[in-house]
Amino acid sequence: MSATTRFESDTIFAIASGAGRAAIAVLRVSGPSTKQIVEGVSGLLPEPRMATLKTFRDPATNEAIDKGFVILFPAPKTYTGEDYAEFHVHGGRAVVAAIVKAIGGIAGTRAAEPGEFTRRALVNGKMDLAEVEGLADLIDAETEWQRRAALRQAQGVLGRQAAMWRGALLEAAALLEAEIDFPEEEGVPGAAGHLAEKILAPVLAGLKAELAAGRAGERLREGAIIVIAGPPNAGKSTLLNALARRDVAIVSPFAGTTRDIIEVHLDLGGCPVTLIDTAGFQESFDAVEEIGIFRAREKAEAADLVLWLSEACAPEPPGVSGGDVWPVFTKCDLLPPAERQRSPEGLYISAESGENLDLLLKKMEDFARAAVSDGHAGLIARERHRKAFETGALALARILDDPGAPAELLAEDLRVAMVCLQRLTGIVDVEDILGEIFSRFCIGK
Ligand SMILES: Nc1nc2c(ncn2[C@@H]2O[C@H](COP(=O)(O)OP(=O)(O)OP(=O)(O)O)[C@@H](O)[C@H]2O)c(=O)[nH]1
Ligand SMILES: [Mg+2]
Repeated sequence: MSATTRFESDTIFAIASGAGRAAIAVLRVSGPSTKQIVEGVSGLLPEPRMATLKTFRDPATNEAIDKGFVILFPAPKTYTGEDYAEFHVHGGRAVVAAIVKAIGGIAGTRAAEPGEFTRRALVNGKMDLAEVEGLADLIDAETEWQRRAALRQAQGVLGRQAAMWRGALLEAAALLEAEIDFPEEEGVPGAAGHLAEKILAPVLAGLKAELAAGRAGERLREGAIIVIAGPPNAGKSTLLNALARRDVAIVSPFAGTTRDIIEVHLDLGGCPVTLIDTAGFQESFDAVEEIGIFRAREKAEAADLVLWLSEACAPEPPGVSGGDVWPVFTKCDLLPPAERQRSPEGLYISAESGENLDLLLKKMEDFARAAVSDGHAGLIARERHRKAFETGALALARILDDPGAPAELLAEDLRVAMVCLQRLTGIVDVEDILGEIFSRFCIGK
């Protein structure tokens, strides 16, 4: 943690409320000079944890800046674990700029980096890594399901479960150690197999159950991916705009209008979906269009669901394979009513008249619901978690497959499994993960 503790003696500050003009802005301060700052800006120290109305002044000039609330939280029972304070001021740009200038002028203070308050909370043992990730997701949550799942993780559900499993493995490790150190000793339960069955099997079953829940948790973070593909001019961009209820993509009667990937995020009944419009599939001699078509194929192949659009009067079989592909026939308003009933194995829609758009949306919602967990099930929310679960489960499976193996080998696999569980909560090897997580946080968190 050397790179991060470099400035730990600094007192950091940041506007924690959003940027721009607002009724109220909240400025947070954390670090050893917090009390000095509160005293310098608001006069006498307020009673701890009590919102106290004060006039704030720039200590350098003694000029009044604004009147507002200050709350002082003395360490260690604070968000960061350090002395911590909040100033609630009026949210005008000039007020905010003046208070930032006043606090920044006090020796030993500096503006916080993104996520630095939370980073200090992690360093001071206030949160574990899984909770930090959950918090990052909570801030980013766009739908109700995402919020629920992120809150669960921010509250430490994954960390607690990992700690319970780790406790069981520690118990097994102690027994194995005893066997290594005192192989002949009486009273030491020698049978590693016995030990494995009793203690490790339930842990392995737990890890496997989470892995079997599929990618639902990860999908919930990222949303189910639904790609609109098909021949040029099929009405792909028109459908994207209709479902997004805004003009996201350019629509024109010319084939080959869309060349790049266009993504919109939809909230289908609380369930997150990323809907992607792509370039029409066709033979192309235009280099740029060709790249667009290549990207379209890539997206379609990685999608959870492809809506394969073709015009109802010129239906085309899907040009992508694998996964779920639904044929959708567009522009059905151009067909005589009798002909619309022709094909049972596809959905006839019209973005022009709105026909069957509700039905399509409902079907997409049902699909997304099935693909994404409802935020209650599953502990695995990230690729990182999945890898830890997989490696841990493999190591435990090796022990259970050959419980008669030398105790040293069993102990090594046990160690691997424990490291995996520790990694989840960031007890080991966190440095590389930290940079990635905190860079995504907003300033002031
Ligand atoms: N009558 C009718 N016309 C439609 C409908 N949907 C789209 N169109 C028209 O079809 C033409 C092509 O629509 P786009 O949405 O640009 O088609 P696209 O599949 O995105 O085309 P490319 O981006 O070129 O691959 C436009 O002139 C649209 O107005 C529909 O439901 N009914
Ligand atoms: Mg288009």
